[in-house]
Amino acid sequence: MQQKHFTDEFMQEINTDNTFSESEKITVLRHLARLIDHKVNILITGESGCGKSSTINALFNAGKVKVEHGATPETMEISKFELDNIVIYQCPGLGDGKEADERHSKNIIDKLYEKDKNGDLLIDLVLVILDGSTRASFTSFEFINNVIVPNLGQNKKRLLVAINKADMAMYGRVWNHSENKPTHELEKFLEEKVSLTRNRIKEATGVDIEPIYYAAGYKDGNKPQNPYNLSKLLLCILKSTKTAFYKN
Ligand SMILES: Nc1nc2c(ncn2[C@@H]2O[C@H](COP(=O)(O)OP(=O)(O)OP(=O)(O)O)[C@@H](O)[C@H]2O)c(=O)[nH]1
Ligand SMILES: [Mg+2]
Repeated sequence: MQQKHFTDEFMQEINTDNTFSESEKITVLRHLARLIDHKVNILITGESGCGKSSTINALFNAGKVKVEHGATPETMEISKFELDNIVIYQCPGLGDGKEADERHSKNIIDKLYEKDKNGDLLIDLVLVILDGSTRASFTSFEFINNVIVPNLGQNKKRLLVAINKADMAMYGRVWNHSENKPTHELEKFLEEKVSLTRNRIKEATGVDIEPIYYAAGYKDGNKPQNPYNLSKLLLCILKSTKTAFYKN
């Protein structure tokens, strides 16, 4: 227990240390991920275009990752990525029409109840990504409140809602490009988005969650956008592991 406590504090310290750049933090956290004594299983979902693929690429340096698809036509849409001890299942969210929505809901619910070989729930964390460049849609809340939350089981901490594309909020006009972070004005706007998201979930389900915001960024084009707060997301992922760090 002592050991885990130490590691938690260490990770937190890295995350809040401003002398580390974002990419240095991510590197440290990635190395830490190798030291976990069990795999961390994450389910990533969200509406088309919210940035699921970009987030996975940014977290994992795409290319190094082993990708598998489900075996049946129904589960084909769930892809599995593995890097070191982090296993990610990616599944589309709602908003693709009634038939697809029903299929995706069922796939996600099945995954939420899946057990590992010890009989524990397989998925340690469900990451729902929202597109921060637009107003959160009715569908995305319906998805969180009616599909995800009721099927989390006892541990509501299994849900993380993360608002992506922080750089594009407020039409991308007030991002501080030179320091790659939100201006004070944008920070206030993003905090409001966080609190609105928290309230809509609390009102509908009674569950308290603490959403975060970040930018997965992108590499293509002549003006790449570097990730922002991605290390915070990675930290939340690592913290969701049910087992202690460092086997001893
Ligand atoms: N500005 C900005 N653009 C982003 C960010 N993350 C993703 N994007 C862009 O948003 C678009 C959609 O991103 P994807 O990663 O393909 O989204 P997805 O959720 O995988 O979409 P589907 O596979 O269609 O469900 C792409 O053009 C990305 O480059 C970000 O943090 N900032
Ligand atoms: Mg994608």
